[in-house]
Amino acid sequence: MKRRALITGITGQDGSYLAELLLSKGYEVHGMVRRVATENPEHRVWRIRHLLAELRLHSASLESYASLCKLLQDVQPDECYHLAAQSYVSYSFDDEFSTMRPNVQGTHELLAALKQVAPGCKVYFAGSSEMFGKVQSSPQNESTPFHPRSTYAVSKVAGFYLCQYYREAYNLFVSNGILFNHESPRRGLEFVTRKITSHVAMIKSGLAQELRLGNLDAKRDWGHAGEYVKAMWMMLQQPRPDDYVIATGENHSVREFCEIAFRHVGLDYQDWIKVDAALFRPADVETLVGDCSKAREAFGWRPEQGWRELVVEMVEADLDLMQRGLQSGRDLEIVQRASAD
Ligand code: NDP
Ligand code: GDR
Repeated sequence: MKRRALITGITGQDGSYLAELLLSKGYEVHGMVRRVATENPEHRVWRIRHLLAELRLHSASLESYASLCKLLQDVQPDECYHLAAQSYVSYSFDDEFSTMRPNVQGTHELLAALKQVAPGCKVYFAGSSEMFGKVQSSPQNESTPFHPRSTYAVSKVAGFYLCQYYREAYNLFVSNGILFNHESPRRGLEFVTRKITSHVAMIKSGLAQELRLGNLDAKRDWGHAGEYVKAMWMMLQQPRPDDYVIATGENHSVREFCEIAFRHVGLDYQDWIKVDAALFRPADVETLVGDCSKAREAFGWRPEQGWRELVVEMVEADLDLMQRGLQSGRDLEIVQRASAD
């Protein structure tokens, strides 16, 4: 009998890579989508369009305990990967409540529904390095104290502790991943890496004249999303649930990312970047770098692709999209949404 996996947030960057991974391992893969996503699949599910024939998508809402119970009853998953969240940190300053509700209340309702309907299901929670926030020591590992600097980060700390509590109080198999930033050509255009690589492609093609950014000195530990979803799966194959940091152990500034991305197309980033005070966050996280020794020792996970290769892969992918856009007279985002990945 095939193992059954349920992914919330299947339409996002990580959901798409995880769905590919689980299908390749012979799982029956179910995805939870917001109702609107099934109404207009051509637009909303662009990252998983190439998998649609193999996936089973279900409409449900993180705001409805009843819909979550029904979903779990219908699917009876062996593993549940809870990725759905308002994941854009900047937006969490603009609207704190629409970040807290899905990320905290939604996680709580899902855990309660799992306890009620599928208590034997193994659960992965998408925790974040943002939980470390204003760090006092580097690198960060599973023992580093949390110091969240946004409601996004607060919401992830709350989700993390809800998961620990369900593990301890109700014996649910729940593992928390504390994943550092991971990127790919499927990253949303609002996140800084993809914002940079998409602008490099537009500037190179003469369709943009500048790139406006905020804090260029922020440093992040950037890995590849395709590798990070393998760690999610590995966590659920362990004999006991636990919490694991997943990171490369190397960090770079936004400025360095710009330097490499622009240089790849023969440009000097300093000629194109405008620092815009409006793009600074009320409280930013200045530096993050993770130590994934625990995951390496427990199940052999380690990063593979180097940071420069990641930058180049993303620039190349955006140049390719730009080229196709120029041929079809459409902009980069529309081309990406319209083309199978
Ligand atoms: P994305 O922003 O690409 O995807 C988010 C997913 O969540 C989408 O499928 C989106 O659906 C869904 N979603 C958002 N809001 C809601 C809601 N209110 N109800 C139901 N579904 C919702 O994120 P990533 O794939 O990059 O990240 C996956 C998870 O991992 C997130 O929880 C994120 O916070 C966390 N994380 C990500 C890291 C990273 O570097 N990428 C690092 C650490 C943690 P829709 O398509 O309908 O909008
Ligand atoms: P982050 O990612 O906040 O780390 O959260 P993001 O790419 O948005 O920001 C990284 C850093 O870049 C600085 N920055 C800018 N950021 C954006 N988005 N746009 C800009 O113009 C800009 N200029 C400078 C930011 O200030 C910040 O310091 C991501 C998300 O995927 C979360 O869901 C996840 O939990 C964490 O990574 C780990």
